[in-house]
Amino acid sequence: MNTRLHTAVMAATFLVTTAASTANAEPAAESAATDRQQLAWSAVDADGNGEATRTEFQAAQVRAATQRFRRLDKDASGTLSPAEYAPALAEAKERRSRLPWIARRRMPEAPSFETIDADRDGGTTLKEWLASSEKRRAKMFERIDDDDSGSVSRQEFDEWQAKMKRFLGRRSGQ
Ligand SMILES: [Ca+2]
Ligand SMILES: [Ca+2]
Ligand SMILES: [Ca+2]
Repeated sequence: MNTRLHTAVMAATFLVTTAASTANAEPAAESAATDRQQLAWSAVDADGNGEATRTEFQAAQVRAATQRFRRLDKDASGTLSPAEYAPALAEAKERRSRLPWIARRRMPEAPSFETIDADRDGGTTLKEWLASSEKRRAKMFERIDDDDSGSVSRQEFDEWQAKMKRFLGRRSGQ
């Protein structure tokens, strides 16, 4: 992929992620994406050996996605209803519309409730939630693992974060 577009896509993900942590953001107003959480290095390198393996990285992503599911599940029923998902979806659309165009055109739309509720029974279980974002999680790891070694070094992680911040500092259209 073209490096600039590649960066744009990752920046879009990062923006949605970091926007969620602003002071005024309600938990339900975070990205509708199931796993676009900002990951701290301490979370991804769980054993603290200086490298985040694919297993460690994806475990951290799954933990983050699970936490997000629990926050959205307001009535703690174990499933998300369309109403529980709706505010998150609306917010994700709004955030996407504010991205620089180059990021926006490469960023997939937030998935509809019907897409995530794979068996179409009207409730999204945690299993459906995690399954719907599995490919995105894998893709994210592959992008951060710049040298394709199968694990992410602290340097790769920091460079990726710095790249996102640089990209987001630019104005749309420049
Ligand atoms: Ca490790
Ligand atoms: Ca619920
Ligand atoms: Ca379902």
